[in-house]
Amino acid sequence: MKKFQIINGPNLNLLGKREPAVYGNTSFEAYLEVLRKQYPSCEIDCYQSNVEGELINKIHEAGFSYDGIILNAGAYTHTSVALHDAIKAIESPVVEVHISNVHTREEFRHHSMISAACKGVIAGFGLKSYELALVALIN
Ligand code: CA2
Repeated sequence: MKKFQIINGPNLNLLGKREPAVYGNTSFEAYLEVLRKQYPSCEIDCYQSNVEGELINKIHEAGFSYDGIILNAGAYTHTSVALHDAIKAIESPVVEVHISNVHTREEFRHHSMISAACKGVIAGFGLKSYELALVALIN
C-alpha cells in the first residue's frame, strides 16, 4: 500500500471555522474522511502544526519512508528558508499545495520560498488541491 503524508502549517487547524469566503466551510478532518474513502488503496496520514520547527521535524520523519508528502506550509510558504532546506534534505517527493490561488491575493503571497525545493505546486482549487496533489504523487 502506498503511503502519503499530508502536512498542514499554521492556522490551517481553523479550516471550516473562520474565513469561509477564502478557505471554504469544510473542516480538514471532514475532507480527509472523504479523501480516504475515495482512495482506499492509499494510506493517508495527516499532521498539522502551528510551529515551524515541528513542521521541519515531521518532514524529516516522513521524508525517508513515505511515497510522497503533500505540504501546505501556510504563511511559512512565503518566509521559510528552513522549510526549503528540510524539503531538499529528504528523499520523498513533496508537492506544495494551497487552497486559495495565492497569485490573485496580496503581493506577499506571490512568492514561495519552498516551490524550488518541491516536485510541483498546486494552488487555487480549494480543498480539491490536496486530491490533485495526491493523484500527481500516485502517478
Ligand atoms: O491558500 C492556502 O492554502 C494558504 O497556504 C493558506 C495560508 C496562507 O498564509 C497562504 O498564503 C495560502 C493561511 C492559512 C490560514 O488558514 C485559515 C483557515 C481558516 C481560517 C483562517 C485561516
